Amino acid sequence: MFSYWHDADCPVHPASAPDYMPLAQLRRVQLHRLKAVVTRAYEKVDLFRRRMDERKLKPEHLKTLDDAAKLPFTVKTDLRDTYPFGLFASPLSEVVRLHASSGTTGKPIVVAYTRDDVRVWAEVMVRTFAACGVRQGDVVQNAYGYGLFTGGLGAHYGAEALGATVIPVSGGNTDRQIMIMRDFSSTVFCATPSYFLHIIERASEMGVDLRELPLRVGVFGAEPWTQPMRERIERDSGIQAYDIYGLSEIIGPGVASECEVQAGLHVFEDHFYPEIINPETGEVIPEGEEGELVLTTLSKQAIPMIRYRTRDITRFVSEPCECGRTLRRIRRVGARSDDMLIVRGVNVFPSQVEAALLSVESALPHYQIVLTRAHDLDQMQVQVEVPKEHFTDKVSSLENVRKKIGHAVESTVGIRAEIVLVEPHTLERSQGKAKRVIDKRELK
Ligand code: DLL
Repeated sequence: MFSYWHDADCPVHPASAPDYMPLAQLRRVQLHRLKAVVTRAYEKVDLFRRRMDERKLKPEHLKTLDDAAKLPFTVKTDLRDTYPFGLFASPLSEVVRLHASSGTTGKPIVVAYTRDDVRVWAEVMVRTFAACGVRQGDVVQNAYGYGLFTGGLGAHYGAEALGATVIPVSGGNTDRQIMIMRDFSSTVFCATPSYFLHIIERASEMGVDLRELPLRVGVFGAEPWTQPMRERIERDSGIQAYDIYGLSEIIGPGVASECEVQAGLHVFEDHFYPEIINPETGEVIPEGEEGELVLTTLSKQAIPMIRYRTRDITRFVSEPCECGRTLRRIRRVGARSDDMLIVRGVNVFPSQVEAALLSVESALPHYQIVLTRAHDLDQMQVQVEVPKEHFTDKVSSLENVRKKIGHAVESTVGIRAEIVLVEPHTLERSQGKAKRVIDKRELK
């Protein structure tokens, strides 16, 4: 499903028609595809067949969508343990692309695409861009990294298939990004939200006011960010900033996207079947409760991924969306279960710290959390940049901001943190995913 020349004047963008499928029809499509993908995985992937056999399950036992809950989970270590090609359901001769997700330690995980997988990927990215209000005629500056990371090529093929003009600039070289944005009249920017913050900051130093450029849409994802961060970005750059979600193991970007309503991300459910489970028990939890997102690919050939535990924490939004899309929404992913910090016995998510400190006007959106341990007691330090003026003004002004941020963090997170205010540019800027936490505690 691509957009063709004769679709240009169609009142409903045909590329987004599956987004509006009547629910009964959508569920039928899902069940049909689920059966097909489970059969494929059972026939072609040893690990999956073994796990099904251990449970005495056969693909034909799947009668309803709820039966998906009986299938075994797949986890990240399964990809590591079968590195590089052990979960492939297609011979390498049918694989047209490989990507890899950079693990911080050891080997990366490898993901593969057949020709049809690449087409599905382009389709869901067309729908992502369409949901973010991108159209033919837009100039898309793609600053997601090109290479083994799925962000660059994923966004590239989607924007191109939509009919937009793509600038494949990749990440980094910030001054050149700003020059291109101005000279090529970019209207859409794709990047991690933290990299776009860096662009905003650098543009202002170069005397370029982003609000006066044609740029109007940001398609941001690949890392957690918060609503206050969105408000800062939109205010300082004059664009609409949309959240898109995805992961390499499932396809890359293009799993879920916000729409114009900007209240939750629609999962492209005709290609990815979502469930939310209790991460402790593995049970599917009632609609609307927060838990871990589990995804099953409904169309992937090269690596059919059955009940993949994403570790991302979210919940379904039960109400239908004002935009009219029938696809279920999930809340923005604020945290991964493995990002959760336990500080003095309290669970802390970096996104809570971000939301708290951005509630203080003088805090700039550049921060880092540093954890240390002294005399067996955890210490949490939050380093935050504040505008230069605060350092030249009276000391009391700096102290005031520090106190305000301290209160905001304590009341949101529930523990006291040491707040260290630093001058702009003290903290490292990211070109991709930001590193928000430095944990220096010795593990015992
Ligand atoms: O980050 C794919 C992607 C590229 C998504 C560009 C969106 C835009 P991975 O490198 O495999 O793939 O990382 C996947 O990143 O499990 C989440 O923890 C996190 N993540 C991705 N999008 C979001 C988001 C790409 N919008 C992991 N909000 C996922 C929060 C996100 N976290």
